[in-house]
Amino acid sequence: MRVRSKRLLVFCFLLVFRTGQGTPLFSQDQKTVRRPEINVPYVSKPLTVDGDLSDWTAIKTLGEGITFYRGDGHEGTSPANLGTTIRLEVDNKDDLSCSLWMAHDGTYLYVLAEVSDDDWEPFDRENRDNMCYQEDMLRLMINSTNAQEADIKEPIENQPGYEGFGFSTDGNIYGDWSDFNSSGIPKKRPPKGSTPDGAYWKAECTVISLPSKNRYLYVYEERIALDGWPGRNMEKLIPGKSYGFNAEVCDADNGTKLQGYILWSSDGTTSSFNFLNLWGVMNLAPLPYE
Ligand SMILES: [Ca+2]
Ligand SMILES: [Ca+2]
Ligand SMILES: [Ca+2]
Ligand SMILES: [Ca+2]
Repeated sequence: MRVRSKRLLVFCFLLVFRTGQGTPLFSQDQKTVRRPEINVPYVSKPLTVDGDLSDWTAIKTLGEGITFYRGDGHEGTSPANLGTTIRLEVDNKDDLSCSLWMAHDGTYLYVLAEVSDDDWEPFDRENRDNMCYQEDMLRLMINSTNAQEADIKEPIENQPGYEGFGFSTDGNIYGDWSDFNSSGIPKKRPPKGSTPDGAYWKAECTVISLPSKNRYLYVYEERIALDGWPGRNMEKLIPGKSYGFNAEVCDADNGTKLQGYILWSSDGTTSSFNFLNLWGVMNLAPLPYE
C-alpha cells in the first residue's frame, strides 16, 4: 500500500510539473539555465480579437501573466540567467512597460498585451513606408520546433519553425517576419501595406490616451492559429506541450525611429530575435479531455 501511494504521489507531481511549470525544453536547462516561462491556460470559449480587453477578466485572475520593464527585478544577466533585457534607450518603467497574458482554446493561441508608454507617435494608418519596428510596436516570437540555434543569419523568414509577429499601434507589419499576412506570399517579409491575413493571424490595437497622467496605454489583442498555415515556417503547436517564446516591445518617442526596446528574454545584452537559445518558454495547457 505504501509503495502504491508513493507511486501515486510521484505521478501527481509529474502531472503538476508538466501542466504547471512545463517540461524543460532542453535537458541541460534543468540545472544550468534560468529561462522565463509563461503558462497558457485553456479557455473553453473563443476570445474576440477586437482590441477590447473586457473578455480577458477571468484569464487575468488566474495570475499567469508576465510583466517586464527596466528595473523589474527579472533582468537577464548571462546566457545561464535569462530575463528582461534593455536595448538602446529605455529610461524606466514610465518610458515603457509591458504586461502580457496568453490563452488557447485548442484552435487558436490568444495574446493580450497592455503596453504603457509616455509618448505615442501617432503615425498615419496609410503611411506605412517605415518598417514597423521603427514605431511603437509589440513583437511576438514563436519557436515551434524548439531549435536552439544561435545567431541565425538572415533571411530569418526562411528559418524552419520560426515566426515573428510584429504589429505596431497603427497596424503596420511591414518588414517583420511573419508570412501570416495578406500578401499571401510564403517565407517572405511582409511587404508595405500588408496586414495580418485575418484567419491564421489576427491582430488589433487600441490606443488609450490618459492626458491627465501624460500616459498612453496600448491594448494589443492577437490570435494565431495553433495549426499554423501550411507551407509557412510555423509548425503545429500542440496543447500540453511547451515551445520557445519571446516578446519584445519597441518604443518610438521622437518621430519614426526606434529609440529603445525591451526583450522579455535574453542574456542582458543580446538583441535575441535571432538567438533561439536565449528565448523563454510558453507552456500550453493540455485540452481538458486529455
Ligand atoms: Ca477582446
Ligand atoms: Ca516611451
Ligand atoms: Ca524613451
Ligand atoms: Ca513611444
